[in-house]
This record gives sequence, C-alpha cells and structure tokens, in this order.
Amino acid sequence: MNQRSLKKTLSSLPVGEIRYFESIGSTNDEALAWAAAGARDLSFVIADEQTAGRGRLNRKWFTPKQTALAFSLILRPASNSLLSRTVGLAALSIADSLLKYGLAPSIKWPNDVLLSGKKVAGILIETVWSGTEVDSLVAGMGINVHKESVPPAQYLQFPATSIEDEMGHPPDREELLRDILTAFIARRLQMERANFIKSWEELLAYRGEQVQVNASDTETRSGKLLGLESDGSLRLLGQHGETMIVHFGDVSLRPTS
Ligand code: BT5
Repeated sequence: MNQRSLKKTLSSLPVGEIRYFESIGSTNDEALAWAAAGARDLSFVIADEQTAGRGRLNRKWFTPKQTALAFSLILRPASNSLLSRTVGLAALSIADSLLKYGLAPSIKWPNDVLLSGKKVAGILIETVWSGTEVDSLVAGMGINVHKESVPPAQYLQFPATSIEDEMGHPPDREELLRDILTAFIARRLQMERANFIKSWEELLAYRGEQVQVNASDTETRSGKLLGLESDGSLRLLGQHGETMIVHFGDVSLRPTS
C-alpha cells in the first residue's frame, strides 16, 4: 500500500484527499486535526501500522504492520443527531463488503462487526466541535485482514478473528478498502431513510436472544434484543414485558443465553 497505488485503486470514487502513512500513532488523531483544519468531505487518513490505535474509552486497538486496514474518514457537514446512524453506516459498509466475499457478517451493536461470532472490525466515531456546533465527524475503522492482525487473547475482552481466518485467504487490502468506501458512499445517501435502519437491524447479532448491556453511566440492563429505534438506539424487552431503549454511547453488549 502506498499513496500512489491508493489513488489509483480509488480513482473512480468521489473521495476527498488521501493521507497515507507507513506508520502512525492513530489515524483518528491525525484525521481529527485535519478536520479541524478544514479537510474536505470524504478525505481520509490511512496507515499500514498504528502504534497508538484507540478504541472507545481509550482502550487500545491493535494494528500490526501491513496486516489490517486502519483508516479514518472525515465527514462534513455533520450533526450530532446523525451520530448513531453514522456508526451504523460504517458497520453496514464493512458488512456489505464482507458479504461480497461470501462471508456472513453480523453487527454487534453499536460498533463491532463479527464473523462467526468473533470481532473482525471495530469502529470509533469522534466529533470535531466548533464552539457548540458539530463541525465534522471522524469515522475510524479497523478491520483485521491477515491472521497476524488478531491480537493475543490476553488483550481481548471478546474473541477476535480476521478475514483470512474465516475465508482461508486474505483479500487484497486496497481492494477491500475500495469496496468499503463504495458501500459507504452509496449507503450514506440513504442513511436518513427508514430502510437504512431496517438493513442495519437485519444484520444485528443476537436478535431475539437474551443480552446484557453495560454502560459506564448506568447500571447493567438485561433483556431480549428486539431491534432498533428510528435513531439507531437499541430496543430490549425486559423481564416484566417492559420495553427498554438503550441510547448509543460507550456501552458494551454481551449475549447471556
Ligand atoms: C473499537 O473500540 O472497537 C473501535 C476500534 C476503532 C479502531 C480504528 S482503527 C482506525 C482508527 N484509528 C484509531 O485509533 N482507532 C480507529 P472498543 O469497542 O472500545 O473495543 C476495543 C477493544 O477491542 C480492546 O479493548 C480490545 O479488547 C479489542 N481489540 C483491540 N484490538 C483489536 C483487534 N485488532 N481486533 C479485535 N479486537 C481488538
């Protein structure tokens, strides 16, 4: 992967500017600074290695050299009301691309893509503020492509896998990137429609199953996973037949059955 080959592979797509790095701390950090400096819509930062890749709540995200995809897309204009739908947009774009390879992805709400029940990709959406207004969003995506991208089990709270592990061979990383961006651009045009939520809902992991949701600011909630609300919030059915809505945020979801 390099700046020239990326430009060539993506030449048919209406992306903004591209910043490629052999190695970087975090593509999200670079993209946040670039967005604040006025980068145009769909510009992105991509790296062959991250030395300080981040998950939510400053958890670590592993991107060993040339084994994965790690990139951060700048989206503008943006609004906070689209925040949870943007996570869905990123997850659906990754899932669309995996479906093309004949794989069967599911989306662990809110921000993980699974293959065979294991995490193959994670998403981190961050906001650039201009005073009290949202200036732009940065959508960071990390996808495990080669088997060497999967971190050792002791670093994980949830099992992980790679596309190579699931498919028997790794796809070309630049072609995978092109597929994901193509899906992203197409899906983005539909993200305010009801159908968008429906497509997202159809790919949800653990639908109809008992799950537990932990949020940093509230107590643990358990219930049957029913589906999504129109804003992308999660709907659960509680023990006593009550409906519970979990809003998008730093929450983690686990199957309990
Ligand atoms: C995420 O957070 O899953 C969001 C990951 C976003 C990474 C992208 S890469 C491009 C951009 N630049 C960045 O710096 N970040 C974004 P969260 O749900 O909080 O999950 C983090 C947890 O996933 C960690 O605590 C580990 O347990 C686990 N983990 C770390 N690296 C992993 C990997 N490569 N594959 C699977 N699981 C991993």
